[in-house]
Parts: sequence; C-alpha cells; structure tokens
Amino acid sequence: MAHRTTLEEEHPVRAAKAPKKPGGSSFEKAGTAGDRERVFDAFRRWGYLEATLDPLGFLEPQKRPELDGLAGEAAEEARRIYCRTVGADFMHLLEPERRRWIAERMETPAGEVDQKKILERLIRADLFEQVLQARYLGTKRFSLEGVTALIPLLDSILDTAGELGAESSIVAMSHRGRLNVMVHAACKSPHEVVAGFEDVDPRSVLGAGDVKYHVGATGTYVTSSGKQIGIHLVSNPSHLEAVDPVAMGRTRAKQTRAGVDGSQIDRSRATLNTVVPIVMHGDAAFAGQGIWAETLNLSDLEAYTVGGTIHIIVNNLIGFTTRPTQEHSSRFASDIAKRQSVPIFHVNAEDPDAVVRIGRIAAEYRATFGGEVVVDIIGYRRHGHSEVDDPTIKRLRSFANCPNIGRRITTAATNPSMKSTPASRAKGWRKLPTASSACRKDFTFIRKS
Ligand SMILES: Cc1ncc(C[n+]2csc(CCOP(=O)(O)OP(=O)(O)O)c2C)c(N)n1
Repeated sequence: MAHRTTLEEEHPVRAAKAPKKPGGSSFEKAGTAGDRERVFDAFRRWGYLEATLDPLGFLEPQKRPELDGLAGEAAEEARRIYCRTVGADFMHLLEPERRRWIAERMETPAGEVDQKKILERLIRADLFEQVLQARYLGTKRFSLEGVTALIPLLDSILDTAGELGAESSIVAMSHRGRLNVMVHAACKSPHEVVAGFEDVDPRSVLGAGDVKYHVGATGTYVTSSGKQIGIHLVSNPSHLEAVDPVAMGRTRAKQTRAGVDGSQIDRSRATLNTVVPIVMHGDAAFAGQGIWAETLNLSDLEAYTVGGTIHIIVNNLIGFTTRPTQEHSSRFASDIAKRQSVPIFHVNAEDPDAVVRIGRIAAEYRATFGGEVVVDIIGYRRHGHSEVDDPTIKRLRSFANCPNIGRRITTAATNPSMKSTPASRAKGWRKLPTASSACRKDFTFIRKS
C-alpha cells in the first residue's frame, strides 16, 4: 500500500507558515516521516473544503489558511487525494480506528472500476428521463438529470453490500429521481412506471397523477457477481423526510426476524449486515427537516440501531427555488450529521469513477463499524423543480446550456476525439454505441404504446 497513513497519535494542526522562499516550506525542508504525517493530517482535516465538488462551479472551493503554504511532494500527493472530486469529511469522528480506516481507504490508490458498466448505467438512466420527457412533455416526474450518477452509486453500494452479506435492502427516498431508481435499482418494470403517466382521470381518488412517485416497489436487484438482493422501496408521503423513521423501523423489524434464535435475538454485526438500509435525501430536506435530525439522533441507541444506515444526499444545490446560502447556515447541507460520529463523503457527480469508489467505501464502512455514513453526491438540476415549472421562474442555476452527464458521456463514447475522458477510457469503449442502442430498444415500447 503506497504511503499508508499511520494516524497512530493525534497531531495538533500546526498553522502553516508561509514559505520563506518561493517553492519551499518548513515541512518540505525537514522531510521526515513525522513532517509528512503532519502535512497529511492537515489535508485530512481541511482538504474537503478545497475540493472541486460542484460540476457547475457555484460552490467554489474554500481556500483554507491551514493548507496555505504547504508545498512539496507530500503536500502535492495529499492535495491529489483530498482536494479533487472527493471531499472526505471525517476528522470529527471520535473513534481513532474509524479515522484511520477512512484515511487508509482514501490514501490507497483507487482500484479499477468497471467503466463500461458505469457508462451503460448512466446511459440507461439518462435515456429513461429523455424518453419520459419526449413522451409526457410537461408532466411531473422529478427528473434525476444532473445527478444521474446516483444510479451507478446505488449499484456500487448494493454490489459491495451483497459481497458483505446483504440479502435485502430497505430503500427510502422522496421524489427526486424516484422513478429512475424504481426501474434501475428496485428493478420495477418500466411498463408499470409508465402506466402511472397514463393515470389522468381527475375523478379517480388517486388520480392526481402523483401516485407514481409516492408508491413503493419491491423487486430483486442482481449484483455484478450475480447475487440477488431483495429491494423494498418504502412508500413515501409528500411530507419530506417522514419516511426516515419508517425505513429505520422496517429495517429493524427485518433484522429482528433474521436474528430470531429460539428465545434470543441475535443482533450481531453479521445479522445486521443481512438487511441494509439506504436512505436518499434532497439537500434542502436533509439540512432543514427536523424529523431527519430526530431520526439520526436514534441511530446509535441500542433500542433503535439498525447497524448504520447509508445516507445519500441527492444534492442539486437547490431546494425548490432556494439556493443553499439562503437555506442553511452551514457550508454543506450535510453538516447536521457532524454532530455525531458520522463520516461524510462529498463527491462531484461528474466524476462517476469517484462516485462508484465512494459507494464501495461507504458500504464497507457501514458493514465494518455498524455506523451511519453519508454520501453527498453533488450535481445540479437540469429542469425546474418539476417538469411543469418554468425553470427561469424557479431561478434554476444556469439552467440554459447545462451540461448533462449522461449526454456528455454518451457523446464521449461515440466520439473518437474525446478519448481522453474517463468514460471513454473504458475498456472496449468503441463498443459502447452498441450498449446505447440496446438501451434505446428497451424503451421503444414506450414510444410505440
Ligand atoms: C415537510 C415538507 N415541507 C415542504 C414541502 C414542499 N416541498 C416539496 S419539494 C421541496 C423542495 C425540496 O428540495 P430538496 O430537498 O433539495 O429536493 P430537490 O427537489 O431539490 O431534489 C419542498 C419545499 C414538502 N413536500 N414537505
């Protein structure tokens, strides 16, 4: 393992002195292992604030005085790890072994990811939205576009959880991208989802057309290694975050059933790892809704714990019409989780390789320590709050000419001049147009029906 962290003892963060001469710092001059540790320690603590996390660049990296003036080989390496498209926010954890574990994961070179699969999933997720947009123009669907990397993120979490013993997963979320998740993670048939768009009878009790993004779904997800995981997507009301305690309760009940052993209930980590809760949140709801704070408060109590929930903030940096700076006092929507020992991984949604890597780390962390973990995947919102809205009225961040990860990557895959993009570096990338047309075929029934 290259340059493992030791984190054996706590080092006070030394305020970095400005280099006396250009190109050299006091750390660089000393060059000892201890100095290297101190440089890394500063980046572990503060690096996430300087990371490039927002694809549209509105959430600018925040220059930290603690990192100012750190130069040299160790600083460059630490900056590469902690200040690029992943911001690991974990030094507030009280348990040294957890901090050490995360630093080791971050500082170990990233393993290979299956770029071909990632690309295919992004194309599928994006096409799903495009087809609905074309067929049901002006109908609400709460598109995932702008954060489509959520689908490969879920793949990565479920694949890893499956390897670590998961048999089922309780999944909860609100409106954003729910239809996409139903099809691609809960494996509900697209026909059933599309049927919801045909529900237009105003006299029907459930005929307001919004049933489709409130109903639950049950399906079977097949991991990359062929393992089947039962997915239970919890029905959700309009009231944001109300589903959090429901998901926790359902998980706890399933874990209890799995652990019944005569008159005893086995709550070992292995048993808790058989049922994995995954809860997705909007950024505004995560920061602002009290019920979520109340649920989080219960997470480590013996009577309520589910051995950790994996939280994903589907972060488009807007809440309906409100920008983050007008909606929460903290820099990140996720900061409320920092009151407890909960690591937070911010990740730029335009770097799908990094997203997938963080999904794996989050699932491993939960299985290893039985604690909550947050993945804050930061993208944007391509349309208005729903597709009924005029995005200009809803003050969408640069709604015109938004890049779109799915479309951008589709282009990359089909355009030889873009070979340098991460997606097109995928093995066999030349075959990807075939994958794209296969996905299109899946959805042709919608156009024909
Ligand atoms: C408790 C509650 N308050 C307000 C609303 C109205 N509402 C629906 S969506 C929304 C914005 C949510 O923003 P965010 O959580 O960031 O999710 P996004 O739609 O941006 O993905 C609001 C205020 C609601 N449904 N529930």
